[in-house]
Amino acid sequence: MDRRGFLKLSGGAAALVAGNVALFSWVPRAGAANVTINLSIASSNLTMIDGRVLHVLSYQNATLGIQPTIVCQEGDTLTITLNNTLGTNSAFAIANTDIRTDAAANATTTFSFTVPSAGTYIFHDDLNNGVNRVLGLHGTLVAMPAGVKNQPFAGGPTFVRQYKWLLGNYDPVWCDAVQANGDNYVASLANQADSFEPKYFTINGASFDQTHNANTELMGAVGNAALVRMLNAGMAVHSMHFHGNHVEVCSINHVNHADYRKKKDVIPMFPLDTRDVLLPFISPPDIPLGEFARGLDLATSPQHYPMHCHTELSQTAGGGFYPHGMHTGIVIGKEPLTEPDLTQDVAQL
Ligand SMILES: [Cu+2]
Repeated sequence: MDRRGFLKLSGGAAALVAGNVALFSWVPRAGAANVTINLSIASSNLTMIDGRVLHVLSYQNATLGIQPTIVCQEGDTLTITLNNTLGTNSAFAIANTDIRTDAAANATTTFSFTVPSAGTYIFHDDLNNGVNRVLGLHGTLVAMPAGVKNQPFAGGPTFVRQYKWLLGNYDPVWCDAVQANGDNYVASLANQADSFEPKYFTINGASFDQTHNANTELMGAVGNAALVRMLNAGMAVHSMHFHGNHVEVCSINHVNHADYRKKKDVIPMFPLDTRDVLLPFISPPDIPLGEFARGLDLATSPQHYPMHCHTELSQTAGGGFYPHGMHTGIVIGKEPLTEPDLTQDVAQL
């Protein structure tokens, strides 16, 4: 198995964190654990799909990169040391919860909290009317249910693979302004939030066609249901349109739907929304049955479909370059190139 780009998560008492990977597995534990992680709050450069280099602010970890994904189990105690290297105050807040701390400029802050109930959470810097967040200060916290590796919450639907799609958007004018005027310029931007004009739209930090990388693209054999954890850390509203299969809505902002899951092809994503959906990977209903009668085999002829944002602006980069925006692929009939160890199950632990 090729493990490049994939970091397997350990079930021990060590830090239970994943790098900036989109496809991950989890080894469940019977009980809660103490988990620690160091995050620096710093500026860095992010190269967009057209080569434009943007000055962004982000949470960073030496191993996990920027905008990391932290995977824990509900009830764990998570202790985070925040080293704010910026010349402006920052914060760490989990959206739609009361979990937050301030992180003063040029200071180190250590903060502990109990990981909330199973689900998908955005962590972000909530200062300056969202300006700090949209400049890049955000990431993903996944809380897995206790003792379960293949359900989003206890009693929820079963998946074979789970992905996270962290949605972002960047305004190069804002990035340039912070670079030119210093970190404290974020406070000035807070008074002109209406000037935000995003020009780059990303899934897991990448735009099409780089979204084939890092397993952001959904792949699987027929029947290999995939959970897609979607988080909108940007300021734009998105409309995620899945071709090939409808998805089942499992959770909307931590309200879970165990039994009655609506089947949808477009999922709206408002700023700070988290929505988990299940892509069932059924044989695509739009393929005429005659094709199968004539010998079509999805295992040898996988079918490719797009997922794209129907908010048309989001499909571009740099002010109009189509299709280098919020697009990725869905491949039905083919396994991912790199993936977690799918042989584990709870009974083997
Ligand atoms: Cu579409």
